Amino acid sequence: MPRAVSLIGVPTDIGAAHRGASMGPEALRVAQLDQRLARMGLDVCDRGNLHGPFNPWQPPQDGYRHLEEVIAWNRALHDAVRAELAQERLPIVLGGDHSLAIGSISAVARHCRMHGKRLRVLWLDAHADANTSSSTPSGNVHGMPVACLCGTGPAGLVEIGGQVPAVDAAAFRQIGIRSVDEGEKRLVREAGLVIFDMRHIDEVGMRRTMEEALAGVDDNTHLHVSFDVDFLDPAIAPGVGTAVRGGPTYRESQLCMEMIADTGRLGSLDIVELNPAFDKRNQTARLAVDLVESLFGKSILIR
Ligand code: B3U
Ligand code: MN
Ligand code: MN
Repeated sequence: MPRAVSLIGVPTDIGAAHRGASMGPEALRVAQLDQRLARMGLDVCDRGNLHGPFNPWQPPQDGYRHLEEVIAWNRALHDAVRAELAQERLPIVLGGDHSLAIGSISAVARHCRMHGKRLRVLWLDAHADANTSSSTPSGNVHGMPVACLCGTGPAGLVEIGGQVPAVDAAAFRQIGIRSVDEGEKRLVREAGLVIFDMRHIDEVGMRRTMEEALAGVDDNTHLHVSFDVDFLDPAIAPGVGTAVRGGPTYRESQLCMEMIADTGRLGSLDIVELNPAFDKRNQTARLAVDLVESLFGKSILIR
């Protein structure tokens, strides 16, 4: 795992159901993400924020809301993530809504192809985010990034990474899922996505779930963590636009992050869907920062 990390702020809510995720990057900075990682001995560089179109707040057209604007933000992010990886720095994307994972992960996948690395994507989320323009109940692209990355979606999004599909569906492990739309259920089954839903976590526990999700990770694996903050139980993380009750507890979430850290293979990270407009005294941002520290190997005792 590189000891140099770069923060990339992407202040947009262009793909979201509610306004406010555009304030996510600042909330994470206010919660001192950079200082906390630097204190752990990492070389941290905050690249500031990317720029892109404003949110026109329009209804969906042909099954998508704000498609042109979503494409513009994702193109910019793809290039920024690629540039960090080329410098052997670990990109941390400060979202912004989860549509940004299209640009971020397509850049990571391209980097892995160039360097003969095997990609594993850990998708921590309450939602499967595998909708298409025909199954979406909302037209919001933050409900579609997994489908787009697996090759189903508009050309302007599926082609960003230079290869379609950008990622093999078999690279995904989805964890914490508890909200899947009716049409989306068929899509996830057809795509063969591996989903560790909340029922699975309830039955076997977070420890075994993470052992299963990380099985097969080796020295040649690049782990990408796409951390949708609504993965967390809303009782501890109210600062999200689309909260779904019944998520992982504080302790379960910490263990999840610690077990990923133990692999030593973390190569890139998205922190998305943090919405300060729904938060209380920035507590969700502060919790996200605590969890990211664990993800980078902070442990209770010296190990
Ligand atoms: N599945 C719903 C809701 C949703 C997906 N992702 C989030 N919300 N954050 C949809 O609109 O696609
Ligand atoms: Mn999501
Ligand atoms: Mn979600």
